[in-house]
This record gives sequence, C-alpha cells and structure tokens, in this order.
Amino acid sequence: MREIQAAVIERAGQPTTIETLRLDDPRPGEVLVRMTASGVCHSDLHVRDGHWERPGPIVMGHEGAGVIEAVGEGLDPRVVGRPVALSWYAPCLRCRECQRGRQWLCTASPALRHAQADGTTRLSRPDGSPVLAYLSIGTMASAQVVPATAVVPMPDGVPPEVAALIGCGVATGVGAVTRTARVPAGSTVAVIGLGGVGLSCVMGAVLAGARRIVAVDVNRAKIDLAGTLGATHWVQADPETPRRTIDAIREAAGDGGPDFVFEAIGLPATIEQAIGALPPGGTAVLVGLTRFGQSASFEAFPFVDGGRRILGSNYGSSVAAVDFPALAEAYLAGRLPVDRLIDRRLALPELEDAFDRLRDGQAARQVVMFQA
Ligand code: PAD
Ligand code: ZN
Repeated sequence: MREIQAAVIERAGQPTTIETLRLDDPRPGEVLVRMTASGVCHSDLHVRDGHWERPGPIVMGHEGAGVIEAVGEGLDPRVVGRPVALSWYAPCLRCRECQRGRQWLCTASPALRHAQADGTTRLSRPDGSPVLAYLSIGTMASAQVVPATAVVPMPDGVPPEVAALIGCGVATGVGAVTRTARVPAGSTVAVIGLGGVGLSCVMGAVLAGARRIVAVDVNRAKIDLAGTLGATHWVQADPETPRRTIDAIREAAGDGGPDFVFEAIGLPATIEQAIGALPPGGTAVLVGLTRFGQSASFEAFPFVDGGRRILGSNYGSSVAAVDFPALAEAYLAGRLPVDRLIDRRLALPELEDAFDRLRDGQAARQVVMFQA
C-alpha cells in the first residue's frame, strides 16, 4: 500500500479536486505504474462537463505514460523499470472481438467498469471508501495499478509526454487514417477540428502519402500548427455559415471534394459538414465523440446514389501492443512529430485551468507532468 496524489471527480459534471488516496499493491494480472505524464484529452473534458454519464468517485485521465514499479504475481518482474505507454482499453484477449484481432471492440474490457479485471479497484480514500479509475487506468495520478494488458513498453528515447499522447490522441488520429480508413497514397484528405486528435489525423495523412491535406478549424493558430505538420491547404470555419465551410473544403481539396473527411470534434453540425463535403465515392470518418444522445442527419438519396461512405473510428482501430511501438518508432525516426502538438506542460493542481483552456478551444495538447 502507498499514498498517491490524484485528480478525482465525485461524479460526471463536477470539478476535479486533488486528493491523497491509498493505492493497494497490484494483484495477479496487474501492474503498478509510477506516472510520468498524462495528456489532457477532450474525452476527459466530456466527463468533467457531464456530457457523458460515468460512475464516481473516479480518478480522471486516460492518456498516460509511466514507469513500471512492480508487477502482480505471475508476471515477469524483469519488466520493472521499463517506460510504458498506457492503453485506455485494456483488452480481455478472450472475447470474440479480441480473438478476431479487433481489440478496440473488446466486449469484456475492465475499462467498461473503470475497475480492474475482477471488478474491484485498488484505490480508496483515507476513510476506506473505494475510488474508481477512469477506463481502468485513471492517469491523472502520481501512480496507478492498471491491467497488465493496458501496459505497452516503449523503446528507449521516447519522452514521457510523447508516450502519453501515443496512448490516446495519436493512436486515435493516426489510426483513423491508416487503420480505420486505410487512406491510399495520393488521396485528398480534409480534417475538421485540429485539437490533439485532429492534428494526429493530419500527421496520419502525411504518413499515408495524401496528396492534399485540408486543415479546418475555427482557430487560426491551430490551422498554422497543422501547416507545420504537413497540411497543404486550410479553411477557417465560421460556425454561423456551415455551407461556406463545406464549399471552401471542396474547393481546397479540388476534384469536387476530398476523398476522405475526418471529423475530430464531435458536434452534429461538423459531422454534417464532413458528410456534406464528400464528392461521389468519398468517405466521412467520424472520430470526434458527441455528447450522449445526439444525432446527425444527411440527405439519403444523394448519399446512396453517389456511393458515399461513413465510418465510425474508435481508438483508431488500434491494437495497442502492435501499434504503440510502431508509432513510437515513427516518432524516433522523425516521421511523426508528436512533440509539436504539446503547447503546455503543467502540474496536477493546474488541471481545472487546463480544462478551461481546452473548453475555449485555445489548447493544442496540454500534458500534466509528474515528478519522479
Ligand atoms: P480538442 O478540444 O483539443 O479539439 C477540438 C478542435 O475543434 C479545437 O481545435 C476547436 O478549435 C475546433 N472546433 C470547435 N468547434 C469547431 C467548429 N464548429 N468548426 C471547426 N472547428 C471547431 O479535442 P481533442 O482533439 O482532444 O478531441 C476531439 C474529439 O475526439 C473529442 O470529441 C474527443 O472526445 C474525441 C476522441 N475520440 C476518440 C475515439 O476513439 N473516437 C478518442 C479520443 C478522443
Ligand atoms: Zn482521449
């Protein structure tokens, strides 16, 4: 047992407070990780702002990296000291989806209960009451016990904040392009929404050899950042005039519109823009997550008549154990400049301020850094 510092919310929609919690030792199939970095992703903000119902109290955070400090019985203790990135969807490796290689659709992940595989949590308050860990990894904490299948060793030389981003935003955005959509070289691509996820879609489009990459955001600074990552064209969106945004995306992509449009915000209006900008044969890839209960619509006849497609992309259709090391190697080789997404490093007590900046659309990726 040890004491940790963690950012806790009592229930979805409430502000975070920094608390001292007790962390029990890892049990069989579990790993104790000292956290080194945790990115601030909009999915955390969806929970913080009550867009998604979640049980509580719960330690926030799902985009993390750390160093293995101890392992539960049955695991190889030689991994102690290894730097790792954490997957927020620890696969059970036994269900039908895991068996067919679609771990992002695992039906028995402990992440579904924000607990360990046996349904219990290693976290408690000083009064002994249990505290959950968001998606089983609750990375806004100085240390955590996590499922062993959530832990992916990183090659030497990968900075903690880069490893953290590989654990969510980068895997989600790059994977949407290379895994979910399998964008062929020479395609034209548009990305709507240039936060950590959308900027990763831009990097993924570069890796895929896209011919044109149209970066779309309301915020000019985000567009400029996308340009440094390889976007070739840009559209500054005005939410008041969605039709103009659609026309501008089509014009920038050429040939009647982009072959692929990635929506990386999660608003019905921009989902409809992504579909609306497609030429015949085009594909809209929905990456952004809406509030619960929201719908988007499109006119059915031209969609079908034009042979268009819509894909939902969860976690970039990534298999963490395979894809995280590959993303890390692409970073080390200079082909995936993940560090350029990071515009602020902060300490855990500044988390609410980081949420404010993210809510305002000001932040690219902010990362909480933990002291050794
Ligand atoms: P973010 O808030 O950092 O980025 C959103 C971007 O959208 C910002 O740059 C905004 O300026 C921009 N924006 C907002 N409104 C508009 C508009 N009307 N038109 C154009 N641009 C606009 O978020 P993020 O990158 O951390 O996450 C993006 C979404 O992806 C969010 O919904 C998150 O929950 C989701 C997500 N999905 C998965 C998945 O597996 N599908 C994983 C991780 C995150
Ligand atoms: Zn995330």
